[in-house]
Formats: sequence, C-alpha cells, structure tokens
Amino acid sequence: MQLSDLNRFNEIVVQIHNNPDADAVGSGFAIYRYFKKTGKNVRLIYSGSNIIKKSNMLILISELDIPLEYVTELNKPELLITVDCQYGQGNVACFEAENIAMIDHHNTGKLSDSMAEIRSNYASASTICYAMLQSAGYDINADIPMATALYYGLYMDSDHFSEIGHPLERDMIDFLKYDKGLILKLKHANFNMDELVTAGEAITSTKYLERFRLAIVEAAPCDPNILGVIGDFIIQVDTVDISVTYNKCSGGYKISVRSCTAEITANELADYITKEVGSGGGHLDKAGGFINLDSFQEKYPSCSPESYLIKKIGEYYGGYDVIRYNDKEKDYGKLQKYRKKPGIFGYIKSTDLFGSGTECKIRTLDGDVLVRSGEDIYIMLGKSGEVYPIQKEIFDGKYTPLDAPFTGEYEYRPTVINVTEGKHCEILPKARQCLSNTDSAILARPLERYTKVFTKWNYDGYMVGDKGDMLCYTFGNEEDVYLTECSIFDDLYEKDEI
Ligand SMILES: [Mn+2]
Repeated sequence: MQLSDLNRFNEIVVQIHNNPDADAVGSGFAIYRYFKKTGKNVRLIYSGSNIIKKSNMLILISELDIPLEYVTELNKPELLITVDCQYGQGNVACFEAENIAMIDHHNTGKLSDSMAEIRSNYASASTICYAMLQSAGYDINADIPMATALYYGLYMDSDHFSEIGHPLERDMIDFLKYDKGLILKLKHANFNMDELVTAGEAITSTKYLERFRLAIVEAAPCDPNILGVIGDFIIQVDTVDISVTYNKCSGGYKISVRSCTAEITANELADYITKEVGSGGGHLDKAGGFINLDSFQEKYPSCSPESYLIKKIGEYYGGYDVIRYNDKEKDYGKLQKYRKKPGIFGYIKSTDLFGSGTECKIRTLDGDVLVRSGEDIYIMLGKSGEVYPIQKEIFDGKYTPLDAPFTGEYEYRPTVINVTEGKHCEILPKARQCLSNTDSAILARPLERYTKVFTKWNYDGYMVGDKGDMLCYTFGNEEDVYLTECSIFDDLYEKDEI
C-alpha cells in the first residue's frame, strides 16, 4: 500500500493503540500531518480505559502541538487508519468505519495488501511511516515536528536504537533533522518513581543459569525501555554473558537481550527466540523482540513464558556449529563441486564511488561491512538486492563485465557510506552488469544443523544458516567461505558433471 492510494478518501481518522507509547504517537502524528497537508479532514485519536499520564508523553504532545484526542465513541468515518496496531487486535479499541487501513510493524501473521502496510522487520511503526512518506515524495525535514516525532518514536521503540537492524533505520537516524533540545529533554523524562521500584524488584528476582552463564529476569508490566536498563545493569555482572529480560505487554511479551560474548550475538539470539512466535533483532550486544500472545498460546499452549525462554535458549546452546574462514581443518570429504549457472548480476568498482583508500561502510541487509576502497575491491549486487564486497581477483574468476547499466527494484536501495565525511552514496545509479562464468566452481554441502559462519569480511558479527542451507567455498580460494539459502541455491548453482 502507498499513502497516495488513500488520497481518494476525504474524511480520515488516524487511530493509534490504547495506552499509546512514543512510537504510536510519533507514527500516528506523521500520518495525520501528511493527510492534513493534502487538504483532508483528518483527526488523530486513541481510546481504551486509560488516558496518557507519563511525563515524557505529555511533554512530547504539548511541545510538538500534537492534536491527539482521547475518545470513547466515534461516528463511523469514511476511512479509519490504525497505526502501530492492527484493526481487530486486543490492544486497540474497535470502532466501525466504512473503510479500514493499517500501518504496523507487529508480527501477527497478517501481510501487506492494498489497504495494509505491515513490515515486521522494522523496529518501529515510525520507520514504516518514514519509508512511506519518502516514497510519497514528502519532505520530512521541512517539517521539524514530524521529523522529531518519528525520531523519538524509533528511539523509544528500539530501546534507544539498540534493537534496530534494517539499513533503512540506520539511514533514518543519519538523515532526520530533529529538535535536539526536545529530544534531550525527553530522554531525561523517561521513567517515573514507580518504574524505578519495578526495575529494583525485577533485579532482585534475577534467575541465574550457571551452565549457560545466563541471567533471566521477569519484570512487572512497565515501559519496555526499563527492560533495557535492567539488562544493561545485569550484563555487567562478572559471571553473566547473556541476559534475557522480559515482561507482559499489550498483545504479548516484550523481551530484551544483552550479550557480552562474541560467539552469541544478542540480535541473533533475539531472532532465534522469537522466530516462530513474533519478531526480534538489533545489535551484537543489545537486541530485543516481541512475542505475540496469540501465536505463542497457539504453539505452546501449556508453557509459561519463562519455561519457554529456558527451553529455547537450551535448544540454542545445545545445537550449533561454528565455521571460521581461517579454520585449518576443512571437511572436504562431504563437500561437492558445483558450477555457477549463467546469470546477470550487478557490480561496481569501489573506486567508482570514492577515491582509493577511503574508509567506507557498505550498508547491507545483514549489517554494515567496513572496507577500504581500492582497485582490488568491488561491490556485488545480487538478484534479491543483497550487496557485498568482493576482491577483484575473485570477481575476475567468477564474472565477465558487460557493457550495460544494471537496474533492479529493491525494498532497500543499497548504499555505501564514506565514513570520514559521513556521505551516503547510492550504488544502483552507477552499477554495471556482469555475467556469471559457468566455469567458476564452488565446493558446497548442506548444513546438518544451525551454523554460524565467521567470514573473512568485517561484518557485524557472523552469518547464520539453518539445516539445509548451503555452506559454500570458492573453488581454489577456500578462505572465501559463505552461506547461501537453500531456497536460492538451485537457481544459482548446478552440480558439476565430472
Ligand atoms: Mn511500535
């Protein structure tokens, strides 16, 4: 769904979830503002049994003049848009409307359609609004209150940016021009005295599982940012490598993960724990996630959240392999030789973007990769928008450059950032085509279980694959190890007939 698809309606009500948090208010306000500007008759509302009392929320609303109304009744509007929530879910009061649209980042199993934009790979609804406003051509930075509200929405819904994963969210933090004074004020009005007590009580009830060097903490329902504060405190204990803090929140459970060990990153563990029942992600050391109550109860009907977490974490600790690019022993016996199928890919020389020797970050879906530009470093663009660095020598063996520009439609348009100057540079406008050589070979085998691969490139962390995904080595350069998802492997490679 595009915002412009809704321009055919004139009488619009934007509704955010009950007990609104900063992300609900920020994203709802942005959508309100967009329709106001396009000349619509629009209102911003919330309902439920509580009116907003938290001081940071009251400051946000009054300083940005957000016309948020508390209502208990609504005259059937022409269009009702629920933002940061989904119509019919338990955390949003149900009002009748002629037409219903939704913008949300919670994973309830619902997918996007012509009246819904659901992106559960984003940490906040503010990010979705940012992306939708950008593609509608709206100049967000010309509207400082909107930019500030979106920035604070992402900040608060991502535990102070620790849970962001998507490159678009990293761009959003770099790009938004927000009111710095107001954000500073809000950052220091996050909690109240009751929440201080909640945090203290949660800490004293910490469960420690020595065999995993893991601390599990349940907190009473509170601002989810408290969970992060508790985790930041507990991870400093000498015998704790991982902390998982959680509590009940509207529609499910909120979890917060901290890690101080390189072998288990917080973002990966958060993803692992929530994979089937919600969504999760973030950074190497700090991450978080959400477990949807309906999916949880359906899949684990007789399980308490604590026993579920311990079960999942035990399963995780018990069952993964680690492969490093510089492992001396490689088990060649099981590997089979494959050849690349012919196909068109995109590439660009790093020196086409920046001068040689520039420190730059390639912003990929798997994180930022740091490289230094030079004649020997190229950047590849895969079929589904994946982007990664490649050495010229390996490129020359695998691909033949073609004299044509490369085009592609991606959810995220890949960028490279000049670290010194902080400049963003899009890759696509300068990308060229190349043809994969069918004489380039790899050695590969399916993974037998969950595996982490530490590649030669300086990625944030490591690559992970599940049983069935393919572990691949470039033939003749076995330090070049990587993973390919089983779903695309057969499109890219075929068995070598020797
Ligand atoms: Mn949200």
